Amino acid sequence: MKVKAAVAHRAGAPLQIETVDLEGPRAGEVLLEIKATGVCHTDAFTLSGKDPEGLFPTILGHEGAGVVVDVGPGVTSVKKGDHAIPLYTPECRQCKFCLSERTNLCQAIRSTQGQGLMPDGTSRFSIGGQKLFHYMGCSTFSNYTVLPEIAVAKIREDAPFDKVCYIGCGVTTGVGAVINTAKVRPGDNVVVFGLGGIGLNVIQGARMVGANMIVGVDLNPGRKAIAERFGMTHFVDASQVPAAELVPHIVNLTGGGADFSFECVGNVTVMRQALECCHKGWGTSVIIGVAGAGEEISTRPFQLVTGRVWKGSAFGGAKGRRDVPKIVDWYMDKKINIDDLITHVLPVEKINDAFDLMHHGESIRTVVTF
Ligand code: NAD
Ligand code: DAO
Ligand code: ZN
Repeated sequence: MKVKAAVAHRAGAPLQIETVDLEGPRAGEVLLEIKATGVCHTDAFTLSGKDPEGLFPTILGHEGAGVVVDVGPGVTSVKKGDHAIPLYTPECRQCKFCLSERTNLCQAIRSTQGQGLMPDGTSRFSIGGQKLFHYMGCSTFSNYTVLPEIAVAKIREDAPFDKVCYIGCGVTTGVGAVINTAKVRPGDNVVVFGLGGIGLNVIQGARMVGANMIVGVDLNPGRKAIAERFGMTHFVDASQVPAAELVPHIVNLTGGGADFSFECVGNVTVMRQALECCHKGWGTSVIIGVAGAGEEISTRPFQLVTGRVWKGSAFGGAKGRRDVPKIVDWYMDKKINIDDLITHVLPVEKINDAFDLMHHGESIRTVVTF
């Protein structure tokens, strides 16, 4: 079939709206009509050329929602007409990783997904016979996409696509890092570095679980007001504190350091600050931000010897087919706020404006509709 997609032909070039050929679903695959998709920092990161897994030409996008329009042989968990969210972290429910409660990193299709291909090693997208790569197993910057069944979370039908698409990445990543990865408890002091589309969801997750102090750190003071609306209790404007004083300032502010800190920037210097502002003896720092290819983190080992813990979180530690429908329920029951984080809605023809808004710090999330 012919579909409308925003194609990334090469790193650094604007996306081009084009008519693309899409093959139908093969065995174990699902054809999804994408109704709305968020534009995440990670799409911009791959488009910039800094992503070690970035492949071109491709159709980016991994934060979508839509309707199942066809299924291949053997598909049993979804049917035509179901509403669904694509999962860049699939859930096969059979691999060693899925059978463990300690991780959400299903490995069933990891190698082909990393090569921009479907599990059988081929692509469903092409233009004039030239293959296009899939992206993060999702490619939601297209009005139709094909997904492995294990990468599809069925959701309730009354949930608005242009809001719940954000659960496909940002919301689940932020809220899930608090609940699943860190397991923040009531009364804990939390510090969040980077108050963008991910960090603000960490803040609302921390408020949900009853954290005490929720300190936000950002270079952009324009983020203070919205972060307060989501539960931030204290703001540190990192542009106004000399770099060498930032960690002591936060340790002092929190009465000895954070019980949990979250790095939501993707900057290795900030990752070190986030670890070192943790409380001696038990403070845990969770890395969410994705750093550039080849970058490394460092600290003095004594930081760990004296009880601080460094860990990371992908997709908020969520097992997508199980947890995404629950988070959609939380939104529908008004336990979490998505509406105020979606600052811009644009037609797909203006998708490049979504990247400009992000780079200028003007948007939290832009949702693109088809
Ligand atoms: P964003 O651009 O919306 O927000 C980043 C924020 O960090 C901005 O408010 C910016 O002003 C702030 N910032 C920049 N430099 C800073 C510094 N030195 N100190 C403090 N604040 C600073 O980005 P986002 O969409 O929220 O994504 C954040 C990171 O999370 C990215 O690296 C993204 O790739 C990553 N990410 C990870 C996962 C995962 O599963 N681990 C999922 C999605 C996104
Ligand atoms: O299982 O080895 C693996 C890789 C899983 C990839 C998880 C990606 C999480 C971070 C990327 C940013 C997502 C938008
Ligand atoms: Zn699995």
